[in-house]
Amino acid sequence: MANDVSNLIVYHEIFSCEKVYEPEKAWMDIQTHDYFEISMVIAGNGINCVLDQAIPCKVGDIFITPSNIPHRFFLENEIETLTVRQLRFFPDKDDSVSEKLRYCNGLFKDGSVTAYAMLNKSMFEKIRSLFDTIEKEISEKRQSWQNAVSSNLLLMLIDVERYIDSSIKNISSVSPKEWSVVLTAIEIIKNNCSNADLTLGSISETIGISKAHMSRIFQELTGKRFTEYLRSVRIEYSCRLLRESELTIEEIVKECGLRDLPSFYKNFNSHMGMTPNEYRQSTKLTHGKTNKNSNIFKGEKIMVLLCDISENLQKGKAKIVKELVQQAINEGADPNQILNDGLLAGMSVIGEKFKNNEIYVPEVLVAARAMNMGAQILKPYLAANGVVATGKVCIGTVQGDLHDIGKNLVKMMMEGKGLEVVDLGTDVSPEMFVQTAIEQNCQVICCSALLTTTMGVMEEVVKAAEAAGIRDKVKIMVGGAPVSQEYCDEIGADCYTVDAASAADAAVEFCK
Ligand code: B1M
Repeated sequence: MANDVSNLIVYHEIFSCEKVYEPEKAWMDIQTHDYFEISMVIAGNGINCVLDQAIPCKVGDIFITPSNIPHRFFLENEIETLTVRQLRFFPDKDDSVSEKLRYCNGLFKDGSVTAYAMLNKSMFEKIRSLFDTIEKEISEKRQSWQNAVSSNLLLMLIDVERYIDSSIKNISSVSPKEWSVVLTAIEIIKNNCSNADLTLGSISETIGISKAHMSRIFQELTGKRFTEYLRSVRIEYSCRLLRESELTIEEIVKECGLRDLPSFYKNFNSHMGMTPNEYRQSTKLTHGKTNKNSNIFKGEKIMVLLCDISENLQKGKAKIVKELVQQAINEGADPNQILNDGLLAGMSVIGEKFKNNEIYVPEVLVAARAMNMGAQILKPYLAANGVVATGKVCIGTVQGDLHDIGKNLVKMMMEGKGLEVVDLGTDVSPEMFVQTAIEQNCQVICCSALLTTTMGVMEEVVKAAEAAGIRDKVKIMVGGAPVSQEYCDEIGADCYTVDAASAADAAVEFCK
């Protein structure tokens, strides 16, 4: 039995909730983790906030929450109490099994099951084998609990702590087997650092261990995060190339498996205390390719600034981002470059980390705020010169979708082209788009969507415009990460553009 448990890495905790649920602020507190949890309410009652749903919970309720769902338990009010018993499982390597093999388990509440969790098959089997045995052992003693919830999982939760004994690995101690895993990873990094596709995910897959597990033991053993370590190996390699080769900086960046010039400049600077060109000159082994022209250093300064923008955006430091954007403009950086290589580069790192559960909703939100504030500074500089276009459009993020950064950029670019833009915000219903277009005489309706689950609303906007009899008077533009030209054609919208600048150009054409 104990063997079964030790194959999973399990945390067990009983905690009392302290935070009172505040609908307006809950999103700031909910978090995603890299483990999945089975939680049982063992005393009191309260709220389990899962994504944007506030689910009332009481003694005996069980929630299974997978690793990528932001959630948190709250008190309903100050006088209530809520105590939760929680098991956390780190998905083992079998977590990489295909979606098809995943079993859907769920939230067991009053006998009903609402799916929230995707457990993989092997994990499910292990859990099941556990509670079968436990159920047999304790069914007589725990009659009252059985009455509370008719779920075998409950039985597992009640006494599973007995099986989590000292023989089971402590989460913070790393076994010899894990040592060898990390050493293998280091070997792979050193031998393949010029491969741009080398990531925590690819190495974990090669070794056959989950990404979350690799990330944890790597940091525990090396004292460095995986990405930090990989970066330092690449910088060391770039130093060698700067010293010994005639490659240009761009070529070196590529050769070192790096894609992004600004962050190379920035990282190089913080590792070596000088810019790559300065380093090359200082080694006196340059081969005539290095130009002492101060423009190189000016360019390097801008690169470092762009990287600072990206990094501070990732940390959510909105005020600093604003200042840095202004500084980059003063240094003569191209506003589009500031947008793409500074702000959007930072946002794309945030997106990647968010996807990999390295950061959670609150971090993404503060980064989004910094992005919006930086973009505000850029706004007048992004506006096209000598703008004469006129016309009126309405724009919004479709119903069910709260992402507004892309929509705000599109709005900004359109205003830069001289168009009047009615901003409907986020979570906009098809009716609201159409009603606004009618009441405000808009020539174009612009719909943005970032979720695959909400892009379908765009089709409803097209249908609502048809039903209202304005389809021939108004153009419908669609965009956002999951949207494509194919989808635009399929739903009968008029135009899809991939980014904000081309959206503005297209809207100007429609308004002519
Ligand atoms: Co969320 N989110 N998010 N998120 N979020 C994504 C979109 C996601 C890809 C992250 C991931 O898991 N990898 C994923 C969607 C998966 C999918 O459906 N395919 C996701 C998810 C799942 C969620 C939640 C459901 C759950 C969660 O928390 N895990 C939840 C949903 C809430 C809701 O909307 N109901 C959620 C919540 C949030 C935050 C609130 C935390 C925050 C939004 C804050 C805000 O917008 N104020 C957030 C963010 C910031 C992101 C990521 C990290 C960044 C999105 C962004 O702003 N990109 C995103 C991951 C990613 O994209 N890598 C992610 C920068 C922006 C400039 O790009 O909007 O694409 P974009 O705009 C582009 C183009 O698409 C185009 O122009 C812009 C560039 O010039 N464009 C148009 C946009 N609209 C256009 C309209 C046009 C033309 C072009 O014509 C009309």
